[in-house]
Amino acid sequence: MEMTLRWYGSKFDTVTLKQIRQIPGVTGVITTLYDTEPGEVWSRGRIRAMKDEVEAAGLHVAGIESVNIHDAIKTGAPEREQYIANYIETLENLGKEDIHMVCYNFMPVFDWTRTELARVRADGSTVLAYTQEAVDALDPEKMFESISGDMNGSIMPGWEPERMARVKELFEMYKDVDDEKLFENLKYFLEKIMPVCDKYDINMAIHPDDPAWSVFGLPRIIINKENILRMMKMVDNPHNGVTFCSGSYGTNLANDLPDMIRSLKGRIHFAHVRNLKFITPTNFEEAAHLSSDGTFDMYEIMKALYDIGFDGPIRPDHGRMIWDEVAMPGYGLYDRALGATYLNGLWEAIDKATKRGI
Ligand code: DNO
Repeated sequence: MEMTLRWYGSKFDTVTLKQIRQIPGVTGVITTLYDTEPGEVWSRGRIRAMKDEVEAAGLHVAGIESVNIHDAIKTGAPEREQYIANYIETLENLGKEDIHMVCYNFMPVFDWTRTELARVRADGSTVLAYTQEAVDALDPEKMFESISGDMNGSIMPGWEPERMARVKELFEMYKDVDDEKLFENLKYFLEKIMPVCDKYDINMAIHPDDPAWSVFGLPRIIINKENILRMMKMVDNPHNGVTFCSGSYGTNLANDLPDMIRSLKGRIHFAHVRNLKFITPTNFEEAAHLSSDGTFDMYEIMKALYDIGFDGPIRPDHGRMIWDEVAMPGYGLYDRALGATYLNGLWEAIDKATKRGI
């Protein structure tokens, strides 16, 4: 595996490449072209410029998170043909620039959903949190307003104000799309893009839906072992793979994370590893990465990744806001750096124990 950190580009991120370079063991960043709209073609020139900037800081671009999918593709609207053609062109340009991992999601309307961006924990740190009760009490069109006050002036991916202003229209687009239709549209998209992925050896890594169940009555399909294996089989090509995000699949306590990882051998192209602390099954907060601070056994998660021979990029995910840092919720420097170091420590211990036959 390669330890990486997500970086939001010099225009948006409070964290610098120099800081990332100083986290021991972090050699790559996961980034994207932040000022593009879903559906736009990414030119080789712009991809090159992004790579140059990262490489000048002594790091490399280990993958893209995300090349977002236009809603016409997710809903199966007639304009999808054009948007799929554009997506293929973007993949081709990424491949020519030697980028081989692309994370994306197939979530309708909202990307990941949290109901609090700054819940205060006993130690005074603040974390992202979710309660189903809060979602149930909320008008989806007001979702953005309810959390935007805690964004620290940042624009969080999936929560762009332009997009949130169109929520009503987006709901309308998805009104005839159920789980089966969404699966069908995903299959259609994947079948069209697999040839370019084969040609340039690009690993597509679908991000799970977060939380891993339907919110606001919208269909959500990338939620559990059964569905993800269905997706792997429906387009049975190793380039059709997943982002294993422990914090997203882990929202549903019925998901056995190490078992899911083991069932996806050869198909996990990217890993987001973080911990959650459950207060009740539908009320959770994003804990420190350390096992004892949350609900998951992080050793077992890393061990499962190790055992299946995972060799893609991995990153710590949503960190707590600590040490008075002011940053995009979940994406400050300090707690993610602690997370990277902890995950590296687990990996080293697992590697050495395995090699010594312990
Ligand atoms: C949240 C992220 C997601 C993820 C996208 C992938 O912090 O994990 O926004 O990047 O769903 O397309």
